[in-house]
Amino acid sequence: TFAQGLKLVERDAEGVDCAFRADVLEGLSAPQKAIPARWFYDDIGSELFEDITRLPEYYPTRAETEILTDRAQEIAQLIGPGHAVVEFGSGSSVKTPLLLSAIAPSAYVPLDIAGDFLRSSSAALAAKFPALDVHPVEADFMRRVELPHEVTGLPKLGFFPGSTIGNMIARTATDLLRSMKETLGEGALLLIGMDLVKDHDVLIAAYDDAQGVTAAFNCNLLARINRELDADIPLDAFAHEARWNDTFARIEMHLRAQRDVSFTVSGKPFAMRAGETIHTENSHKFTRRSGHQLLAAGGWEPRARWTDAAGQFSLVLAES
Ligand code: AVJ
Repeated sequence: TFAQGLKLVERDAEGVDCAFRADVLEGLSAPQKAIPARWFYDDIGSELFEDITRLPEYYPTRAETEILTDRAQEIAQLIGPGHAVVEFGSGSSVKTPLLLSAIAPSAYVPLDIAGDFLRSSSAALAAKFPALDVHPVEADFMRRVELPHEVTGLPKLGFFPGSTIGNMIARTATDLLRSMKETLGEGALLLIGMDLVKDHDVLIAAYDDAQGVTAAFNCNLLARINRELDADIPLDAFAHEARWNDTFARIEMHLRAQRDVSFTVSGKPFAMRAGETIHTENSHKFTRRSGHQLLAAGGWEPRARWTDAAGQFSLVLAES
């Protein structure tokens, strides 16, 4: 069965997402301009990300899919049947069915801020699993979310694949892990993907692919600002950049101004010098130890950990 779902995203009279505008105006006013990576995912950005997951250079999706395929039995045995699976961000079209077929859950609750994408992918999933109760919730999962009353009595399994946790600095990641614990309740399980530190050239290539799909994904953020926030940013003045930050063990994506440029966003003027960047994403990479430390800081105790055969990616099962 498929419920139309709940909508918990705040918009003003013109339908503009208030939080988006606030983040953009604040981010562009800082000395190092920066916009949170979560705003990549409008409908176009979500589609571009799906394209990224199929790129030869982008190993994380294939590696995590390999783990879910090869270790399905083991994972299912540790988790058990009958859970409400709560997925934080519902973009993944391949991994979710793998998990759902492996563990025989009672309900599936995908949470996402991209509403149309959420509803279409949820409907497709409900068609594939006719016995499953699917309850999509349009919400910002960075905050505690009230789950649909239909899943109240069920044991909860949080599913957070893709190493999206790596998008956050430690402080924010810890906050998220704690609010996940609140959303899911005491005794819940969490199955979370964490990408691993590896050769820097492999990492850079994964975020600066030969076909330029990641560049298009990065630049779509500026196009989205133009579309939704009454802005006139000249897209041709910016170039995609991916770099490794060794201090924080993370890939950073930036948009670098190729010349002096000025523009307005929602009536506010901004100017950038040639060479100045807008920092658009962090993608932290973990070791076994740093991953476990982060989970522990967020109130989750690691119970099991799997990697793909090449040791590129990890999947961790933790308990609250
Ligand atoms: C969805 C956050 C896991 O960091 O690898 C892919 C997003 N950005 N290519 C990542 C992304 C550029 C992705 N996550």
